[in-house]
Formats: sequence, structure tokens, C-alpha cells
Amino acid sequence: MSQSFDARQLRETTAAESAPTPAQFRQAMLRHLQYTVGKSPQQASLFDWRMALSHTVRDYAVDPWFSATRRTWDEDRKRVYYLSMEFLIGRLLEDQAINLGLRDVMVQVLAEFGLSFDEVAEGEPDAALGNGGLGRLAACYLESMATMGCPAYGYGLRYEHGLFRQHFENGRQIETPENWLATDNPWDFTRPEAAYPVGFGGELHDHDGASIWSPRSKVLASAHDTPVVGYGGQWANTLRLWAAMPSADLFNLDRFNAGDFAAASEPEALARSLSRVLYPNDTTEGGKELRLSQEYFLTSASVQDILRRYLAAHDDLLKLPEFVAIQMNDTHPAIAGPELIRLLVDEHAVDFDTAVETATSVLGYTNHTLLPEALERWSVGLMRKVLPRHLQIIETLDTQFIALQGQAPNPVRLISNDQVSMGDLAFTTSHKVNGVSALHTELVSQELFPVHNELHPGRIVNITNGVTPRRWLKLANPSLAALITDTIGAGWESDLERLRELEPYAEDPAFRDAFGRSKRQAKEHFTGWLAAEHGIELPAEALYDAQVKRLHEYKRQLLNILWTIAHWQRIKRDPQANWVPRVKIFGGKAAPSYHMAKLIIQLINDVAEVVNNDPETRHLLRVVYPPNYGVSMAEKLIPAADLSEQISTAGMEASGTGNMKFALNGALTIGTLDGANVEIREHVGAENFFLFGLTTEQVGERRAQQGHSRAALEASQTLRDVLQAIAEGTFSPEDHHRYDGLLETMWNSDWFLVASDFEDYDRAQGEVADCYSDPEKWQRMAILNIARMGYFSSDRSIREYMSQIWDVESAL
Ligand code: CRA
Repeated sequence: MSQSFDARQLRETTAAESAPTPAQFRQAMLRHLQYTVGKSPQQASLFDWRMALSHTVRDYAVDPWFSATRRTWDEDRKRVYYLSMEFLIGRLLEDQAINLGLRDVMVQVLAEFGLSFDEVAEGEPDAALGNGGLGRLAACYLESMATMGCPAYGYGLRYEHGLFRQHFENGRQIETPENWLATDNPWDFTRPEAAYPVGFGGELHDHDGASIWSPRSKVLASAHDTPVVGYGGQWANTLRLWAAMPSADLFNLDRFNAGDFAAASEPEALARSLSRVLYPNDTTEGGKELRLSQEYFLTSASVQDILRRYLAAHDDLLKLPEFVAIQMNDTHPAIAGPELIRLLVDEHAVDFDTAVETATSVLGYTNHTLLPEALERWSVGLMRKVLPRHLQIIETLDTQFIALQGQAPNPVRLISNDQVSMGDLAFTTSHKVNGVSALHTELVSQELFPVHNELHPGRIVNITNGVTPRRWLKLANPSLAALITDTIGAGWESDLERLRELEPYAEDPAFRDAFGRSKRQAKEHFTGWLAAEHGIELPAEALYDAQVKRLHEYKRQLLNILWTIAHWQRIKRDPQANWVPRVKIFGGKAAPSYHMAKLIIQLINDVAEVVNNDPETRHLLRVVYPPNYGVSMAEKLIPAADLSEQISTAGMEASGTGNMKFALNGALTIGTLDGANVEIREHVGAENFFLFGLTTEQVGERRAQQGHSRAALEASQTLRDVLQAIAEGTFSPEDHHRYDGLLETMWNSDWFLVASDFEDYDRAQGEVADCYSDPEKWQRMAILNIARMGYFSSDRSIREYMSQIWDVESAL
């Protein structure tokens, strides 16, 4: 970069405006092949081509990245910092190429060398630095922030091993480590100069009334940056992932020389484990001390980096809220409040109350779940051991919070039963707290934080989740995307409400046929992959009925598979009836220690084994469960689906985002009034949605009824027949008792109300089949779903965060 750097000049040459010709792109790629990868076209493997290609695409991301960074500095803009323990990014090559307007030229140039883009791209490992919805949401939001020109950083951890790989042995889930960094990560810019020490443990000393914290060990957080380009290539932000590094400076030579070798190496051991693995628990708390240390590691490094950047251009720390917004993605980074207060008080001599006020004005907290087991609580003992200074700050905040509640006989406390409640802490240290769907936000206000809500009216806001239409429509479903562009013109990709222009075409037979063809193409793409990758052959002419998401009892994969058994039994009783052929598709991982979820996986696989080998029903019913569901599989599977199963027990799914991806791709939803289903149904129209099940309120009432599970089973002969078949070992001939525990739960407790909702689900599935037998009707409904899903773009969500929480303007 020259000294006379002019930001305005760069602005004029953002990537999209200077799209390369095929010749230029070819030259750039061959240069990388030769000088970065060190291969000639004759010798290059698919891996080599992918590296050359990725480096070429990355080069085009750098210009908008520089210009965005430079403009943010020059214009002294407010920045958003999104702190998240998870970023479930998936592959980047095609996504970045689409946003930079390079996909067509890239595909064309590869073809000149006899290479198919799909083949080259398939080698890219998924960056699986997340478990499920929360992590994928963070990735969609990063992409939308860049698209909207919101100056932002994503801060996360650079786990060596992302979410475990799943395979099945005799139908049982087996986990093996994931290794996304085993080969070069071409997107990564290593920033050894951006490194911060993060302290753990140690003691507090009192010095003239001030607390001095001397940590026992320190670990270096070292930054790795990935540019995230927005659609159109006008703006790019940074995803900064911290890796823990044992540092020579941190090695304790004194202790080593004194013969205490283990203590001397402690920082190294801690460092090695801090960024090693992602906790594989979706919504439940992970292993204690290491998890808390990971959370603090992410948070402290990020907050230090944020203050360093702020102080490079400002000196008044009290003005921080004018220039900095920090969003906490669930409570995982909730130690950000105490950490920011600590840095302001201990390192910058701000008085305590002003520090609290400043931190609170900067911070926002998104709640993603009401499940009690997922609401993080750390024992006071552990806190004292790992973060003694933070515990002291939390104790003061607790005292202040109690005082705020006046004479309340049982005040809510940040610390109770010897545990720090991270949700209550996050609430008190944030100026805005949001839920992720209208229903969820209502429950957050009424059930999770009623006292906070009364003390701070207006602090809770709703921001319904969204998904990025670039990855989840344009990239994942090229045939539907092309049909949309041919019909309403380009531009819907960044203005998703424009899909409404498709509404009149629901009545146009030619358009409906074209939609049918695009769905068929998506099915062929998916089944082609399934055959090649897993050796599973599927009929193309069938209703593709999919439930893909983490395995959890509240998501009720069990309800789905029990119904599948009922359906199979019915077909067998009357094989000549006019059945709609169905393919039941399941996908998703269970937390390794979640016994019941793993048992449900096994049941699905056991049922598949029997049903798929039944010559009488094979042509009418299949059950498939491709292992290792993740972002890349979702990209192939979702466009192929006709029916989307969103069947959680009402009140339990905070939002869901898979529900949005399916509907956007023209699948109809069978679902309960839960999470964002409620709003999806309102938008697409009740007549275009298969609703069933108890409402949140009825769920509460039903659970209070003694013996509700037995009563529901007694009322359903169909479900009893299903349970009986399982009990007789129909699906586990070698072990009749395999599912005893599961059956026992069904009869005697059924917290998730599978039995209570079974009959209504069965009725709704009947409607689905009737409707599917009338292709014209089905297609009309599917098209109306697509046309009315514009609201669920993550661009809309981000616009709302920008105005309602972050108070930040678009730079575009
Ligand atoms: N598991 C919720 O359960 C929601 C996502 C994103 C979840 C989903 O319903 O769509 O967050 N909650 O908001 C969560 O992770 C810690 O809580 C999820 O992904």
C-alpha cells in the first residue's frame, strides 16, 4: 500500500464494479496455482485447484475489505461487535464468489481446464464451529451485516476441532473428531501482531481500597481474520477468531528452575486445550471449568481488542457507547459485562458506577432459549477459582440489583444457591435484551425475566431471526433462483420482500410447471449426491418429507418416526389403496452424552432397516438418515424437500431457522404454534400451512394433568399399535428390550407430549397427503410460501438490530 493511499479511490473500485474478464480471472488463478500452490496445471490435483481458486477469490475480497476498514476509520463510525462462541459458517468458496459477482466467471474458467466447479468445491471442509441454529444464525448475521454495510466484527474461537463427525454403526451414532484445519485454510489471515494476554485464576490483593488481580496463569489470544464480503461486494467485515497460544513469555522459568515442572507448564497445557474443541452440546451446558475458561478467553481477548481499537482514535472512555456496540450471542460471552467493567475500573481508573453505566450502554444480550438446562449457571467456587476479580464485581452488581428491588421480600439475585446466574447477569449489564421470535420474546418477558422486565420496561425487544437468501436460495437452489430472476428480474437477493412479485404467478400454469421442474432438479441434485456419497438410491417421484436439525426430545423426531411406523402399518393393511409415495428424510446429531436422543437416532435407523427392505411397501415408503448432517448437506437437502417438519412441543423452540430455509425454498410446513412457525404461518397464510398440536398454554395445562400420557395413549389405537410393534421387537429383532426405556417414558411421563399431539399430527399428515395428490394445488401453495417469505431475510433482522439495539448507521 502506498503512502498516498486514498480511500475514495478504493471506494470506486469495489470488487463488483471491477468484475474480471474470464481471461483476467484465468491469469490470476494460474498465477496462484504456480506461485502460491507451486503446481502446474498438468500436475495439479483437485485440492491444488481449490487452493488456487480460493486464493484468487480471496484476492477480490481484499479490496472491499480494505476500503470498508479504511472508511470506518476515516469517518469515525460506530462499530458493532458480535461475540459468539459459535459461527457455523460452512464452506466459503462459492458463497464469497457469489457475493463478489465471480461465480459465473469462475465456473467458466474451471470448465476450460476440464474441471467441474462442484467437484472442486466439494473438497472444501465445512467450517463447523457451531452446533446448530445459534451458530448458523451468527454466520447469517455476519453475512447480512456486510451486505447492509454495517461496520462490524464477528469475534469467536478458532477451534481446532469443530463439531464432531457422525457416522452410524448398527444404527447407533458414533462420534469422531472433526479436523477442518488438517489441510490449509485459504481464507485465514494470521495476525500475530494482534495478541492479548488473558489471565486465569490467582489472587486478589487490596491496595488502597482498590483490588489488584494477579492471575496465576496467562494465555495469549492470537487473531486469525477472515474477510466476510456482503452481497454485491460493496462492503466487507471481519470475522476474527482467537487461537490460544502458549507463549515463551508466559512459560514460568522461575517455577521451572525451582523444580515445579508441572506448574511451569500449566499455561501451556491450558493454552493447548482452550481453543481445541467446540463443546458438542446444543442448548445444554458443557464441561465446567474448561468451558468457562473458553468463554472468558473469547470475551477478554475481544473486549481488549475493542478497547485498543477505540483508544487508537479516542481518549474519552465515557463516550464508548457512541462508537461501540457489543452483542452477546446468548449468555456464553456474558462475562463481557464484568470484564468491561474490570478493564475500565482497574486499568483506566473509571469509577465503578460510571463503568457499570458505560458497559450497560454498550452491551446487548440475545436470549436463544428457555430450556432450564441451557441457562448457564456457574458455581461461586469455580468462579472464585478461575475469575476471582470478576466474581467480586458480580457480587457488587448483585448488591446493587437487590437494592433496586426495594423491599421485595424475595428479590431476584445474580448469585443464588451458590451459583452465578449468567442470564440475570447478562440482563442487568445490557441496555437491550432480545428474544428471537415474537412468541419467544413474550415468554422471555413473562416467564424468564418478569422482575427485570418490570424494573426495566422497554429493555426487552423482539427481533425475529432470519436467514441469508444468498446462501439459502441463490447458492443452494440455483434452479429456483434462476426461475425467480427470469420472472421478476434480479435484485431480490438483497431485497427479499420483492419475492412478493411472484404471488400472481401462483395462478399461472406455465410458472407452476417451471416451479415443478426446478423442484425436480433440486431433488435430482440431492439424490445424485446421496447415491454417490452414501450409496442410497431414492425414487424421484415421491413426497420428500424432511426433518433435519439437532436431535432433541423437544424437537420430537420421535413423534415423526412413530407416525412413520403407523403409516407403514396402514400401508401393509391395505397395500392397494391410493397412497402418496413418501420419502422420510432425517438428519442431525445428538450430543454425545444425551442418551435418549441417541436412542431415538437408533430407532429411526432400525425402522429404516425394516421399512426399506419390505418389498410390499418399498415403492411407497422410504426412511433415510444420511449421517453427519451439516451446512453443506443442508444446502443440497433443503431445496429438494416438499414438506418441512417443524413439530416441536409448543413453547420450547425459541425460533427455529430451518423452518425459514425450507419455506423459502418452496417446502410446505407441517408444524406447531411454536417459535417462528407462528410468524411464518401468519406471513404465508394459514391456508398454506399444515397446523396441528397443542398451543403453549394448552401444553402447560396438559402437563399439569395427572396421567395425561396414559390417557392420550388410551385414546389412540393407532399409536398403541405402533408402541406394541416396537415392544415386540419388530425393529430390533436381536434385542426386544432395546426400547423399553423409551416406551416406559411414553406411557408414564411424556414431558414432550408426543402422545397428546399424535392424533392431531396424524390428521395433519392426512391433509398433507390429500393436498400433494393435487399437484396444482400443492404448487400454488408452495409458490405462495416462497413469495411471502421475504420478511425472514436476515437483512431484515439486521436492520432491526441496527436501529433498535445498536443505534448504528449503514455506511452504504
Ligand atoms: N438451539 C434455539 O433453540 C433458535 C436458535 C437461534 C437455539 C433455536 O430455536 O432458532 O437458537 N438456542 O436463535 C440456543 O442455542 C443456547 O440456545 C438453538 O440453536
